[in-house]
Amino acid sequence: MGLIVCLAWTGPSALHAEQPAAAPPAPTLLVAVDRRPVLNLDGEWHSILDPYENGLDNGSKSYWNDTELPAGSNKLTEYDFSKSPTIKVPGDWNTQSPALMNYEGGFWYERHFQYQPQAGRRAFVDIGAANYRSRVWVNGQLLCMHEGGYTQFDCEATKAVRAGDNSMVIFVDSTRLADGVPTLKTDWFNYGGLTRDVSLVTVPANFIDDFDLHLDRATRSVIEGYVHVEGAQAGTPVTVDLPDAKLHAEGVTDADGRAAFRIPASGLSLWSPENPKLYRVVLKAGDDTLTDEMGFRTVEVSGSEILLNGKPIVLHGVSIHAEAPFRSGRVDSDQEVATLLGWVKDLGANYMRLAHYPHDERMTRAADKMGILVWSEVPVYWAVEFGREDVFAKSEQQLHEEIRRDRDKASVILWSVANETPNNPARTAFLTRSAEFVHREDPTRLVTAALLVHGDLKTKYIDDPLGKALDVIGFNEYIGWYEGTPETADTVEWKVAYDKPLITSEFGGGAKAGLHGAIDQRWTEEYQAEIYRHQIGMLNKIPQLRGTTPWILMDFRSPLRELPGIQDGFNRKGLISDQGKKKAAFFVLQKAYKENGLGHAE
Ligand code: GCB
Repeated sequence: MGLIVCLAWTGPSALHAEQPAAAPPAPTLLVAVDRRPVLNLDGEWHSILDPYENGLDNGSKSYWNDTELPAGSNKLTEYDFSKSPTIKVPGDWNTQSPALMNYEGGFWYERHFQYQPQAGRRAFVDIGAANYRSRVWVNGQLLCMHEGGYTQFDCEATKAVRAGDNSMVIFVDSTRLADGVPTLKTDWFNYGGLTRDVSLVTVPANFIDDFDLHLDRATRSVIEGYVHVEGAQAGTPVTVDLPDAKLHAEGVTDADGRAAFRIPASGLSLWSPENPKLYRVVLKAGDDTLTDEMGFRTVEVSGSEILLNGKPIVLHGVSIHAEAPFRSGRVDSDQEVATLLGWVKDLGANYMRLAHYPHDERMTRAADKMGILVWSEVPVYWAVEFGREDVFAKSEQQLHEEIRRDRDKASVILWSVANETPNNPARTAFLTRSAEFVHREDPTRLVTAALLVHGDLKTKYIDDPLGKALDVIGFNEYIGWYEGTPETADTVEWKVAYDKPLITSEFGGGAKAGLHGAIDQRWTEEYQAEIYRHQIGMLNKIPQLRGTTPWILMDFRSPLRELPGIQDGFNRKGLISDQGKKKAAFFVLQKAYKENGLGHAE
């Protein structure tokens, strides 16, 4: 009988099925990592494509196991990171090589880094986002596993790092899952990999891992909130300073490591799109100092008004995917963010919907600086498995990670729990819980969702029962594109069941940049512009309308959009082409925004 070598079989759902002997700790979550000194690990990483997830096997095939091969060993090894091709991090793998364009599956990353551990300090691997599931090893030790493709996480590496040379291996699996968030089908491209920055963060043993400081709604003259110090004993002193406002406050941590603050701050220049004033905020706790830049403002609703700093505001916006201009692929640089947000400004907008998942922190940082209000959302998109508790837990985890990362951003005013979900009891129960969760995690901002509408071309109803749980109601409609003609909009009557602010979170139609023709000819710039003209007239008749984010700023890659010669793999509803060419509809919307001609209905 021959020798049968039995390697543990790990199937497609290996991340769930194959558990290491001792389960690794859940990832931690640090805040304002982009404001800490870090060892940046961006750059070229070795990579191995692993569609069969062979490297997850135990034993000699384990790609993370490279420290256990003594020199001169005769062990059979069938991989070698050092001879494998390299790939850029951050970056989706799909657009880095034609062979990877449509690849979905397992993929290995490896690199070395030099490090000097310092006594009493802790180290974390910080990952801005890895789509969709990932595992992280340092020097052969599995540090953590994470699910969710668009949020930051941190794996503690304190016990794994050593002086001198260290190896880091990350396995990312972009396989779409029925029980994932999002689920199997989306109208955007499933870019896989380490799509955002990777770094090693060193912090003192006790460090500031979370804080929330915001202006109180009641007086707008007190900064209230807390600073949390991980590992701190009760009574640890914490200070908050805003040097430019000459504010200094002292607090102490309670038994949970949390120091509460109420800081009189009556003279602050409040943040708004017209005045995106950011203050330097210096937090100190023991040996840890964290310096952030923050704006202070309030946002609330009153009847059908949205109040920013107590005054009604109309949101002139646009929806955006995290799609890189000119090259397509995931946005991963300051330059790409600057290009996209430059176009938002050019449009005359004061607001944007970051669809359909949390975007790179570069985006919300830039929004803070440029004075662009933000709707941020999690990818609970179309029909995720609403009946499942584990799917709810995944969506809740993503909301938690999103809120924790961006609650220091004045620009973010709306958390959206879902997009275009079917109206049924399981969905309503799921998303009502999501809305409650968000209100608990962040009582200072507004909760919304992009809802579907129903009715015929004479009467449309906005009465989804989920609206009860929301502060602001978003609704998507495509009159003139998926139903009716552009002129149909002129006679539609809207019936709204709620006295709450409304945002048209999507409307629009497709056009191929440079394709011109008659006003009733689909895919021409003229037809798209005509949709916008009639939409503006229609929307202005809805009394509660307080905002608009038409679909969408720029054409984006989507496997649902194959029409040859027109779509060629891109959703063409952009106001700007993927090559940066503004279409006629851009100027129609720009005029409406610049002349304050949209959303001011009374
Ligand atoms: C929608 C979706 C969005 C799509 C868009 C479209 O309603 O929310 O993700 O891309 O329609 O183009 O059909």
